[in-house]
Amino acid sequence: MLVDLDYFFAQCEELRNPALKEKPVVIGVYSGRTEDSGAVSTANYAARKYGVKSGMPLFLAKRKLEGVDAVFLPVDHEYYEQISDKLMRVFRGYADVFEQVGIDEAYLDVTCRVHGSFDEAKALVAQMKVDVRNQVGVTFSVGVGPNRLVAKVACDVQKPDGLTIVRAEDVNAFLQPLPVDRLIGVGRKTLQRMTELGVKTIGDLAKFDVQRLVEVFGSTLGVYFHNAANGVDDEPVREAGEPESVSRIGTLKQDSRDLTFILEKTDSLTAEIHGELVKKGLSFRQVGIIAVLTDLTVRSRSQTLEQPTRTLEALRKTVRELLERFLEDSDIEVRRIGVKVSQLAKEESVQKRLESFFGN
Ligand code: DCP
Ligand code: CA
Ligand code: CA
Repeated sequence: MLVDLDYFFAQCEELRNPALKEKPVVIGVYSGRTEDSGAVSTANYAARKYGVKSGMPLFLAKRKLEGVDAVFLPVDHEYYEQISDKLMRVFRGYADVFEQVGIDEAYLDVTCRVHGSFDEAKALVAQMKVDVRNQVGVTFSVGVGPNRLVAKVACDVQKPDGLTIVRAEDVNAFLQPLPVDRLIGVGRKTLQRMTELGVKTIGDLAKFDVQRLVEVFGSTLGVYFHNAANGVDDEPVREAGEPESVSRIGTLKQDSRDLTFILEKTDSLTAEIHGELVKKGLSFRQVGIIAVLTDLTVRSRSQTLEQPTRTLEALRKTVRELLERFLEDSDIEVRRIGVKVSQLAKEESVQKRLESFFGN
């Protein structure tokens, strides 16, 4: 899920001065040249009714609120950071894996603790909303989906104090009618280019020839847009400051395609990888092998586990299976062999996952 605080800076101001709640409130970044030069940082929903928006010049916001009993305040970043830290601590407690993005937003992977159930996710959000109201006193909106991308788009659909749940089977029906700039990465310039191509909705983009997209936007963006429009996103939620993967590679004493012989090598690689994971307190969910063959071609295989794990046995078992399958498919000898683990998460969250898994 993605959680995003409602009209965040303005809501923080309301928190320390509840009398503001009755009035349109505009937070401004004052450039200081003249009294009204600068831009709107954000505004509460009462002010938005008058057409005030983030990024708008302050003088324009003043004009829109002429004759209205509105309040204009300068940004107080330090204070908002304090509130943000407090909120993020609460949100973190509801996640298997937690990733803050920006001052008022975070992704929560809750898959394990809700046992993959969207109904349980809904109940979890209800609990979280009460908890945050009691502990901090603010509202936020939530998008729940089968992946980050869908959660993000869902979150924007209903605000403030919203909750939008999009189940896997409803992803396409949900995304298709929305304007294409609801997708992350479709800014003003890209939107213009897409409009020229006749792409207005996410559905238009999903149907658009991927080859053409690659020609227009390059391969990385072109493929991303195609996948995003189809609701496809494999990015894991990741704790900040953690590596994406840990890997080791080594050269065999002699070229070989003998399973037992190659396993001797991978056993020492997996031991090293496991040691590093233990040191850093990380679990893994994806295991991959990479083989450099005698003709110098490089092949790889990977597998995602049902649960995150941190045992050496699980790592070795998966490597063995991948290797067995690989050797069946290839009759060229292996020169170098590597092992990689990814989708890493802090051990404590695995603990939490296990607790929730056993109904704690
Ligand atoms: N912000 C800013 N200038 C912008 C956009 C945002 O200074 N152009 C700041 C103020 C916002 C905060 O970042 O409060 C979070 O941005 P959001 O886009 O999440 O907007 P809000 O939280 O203000 O409103 P919403 O309820 O739509 O999420
Ligand atoms: Ca927000
Ligand atoms: Ca935000």
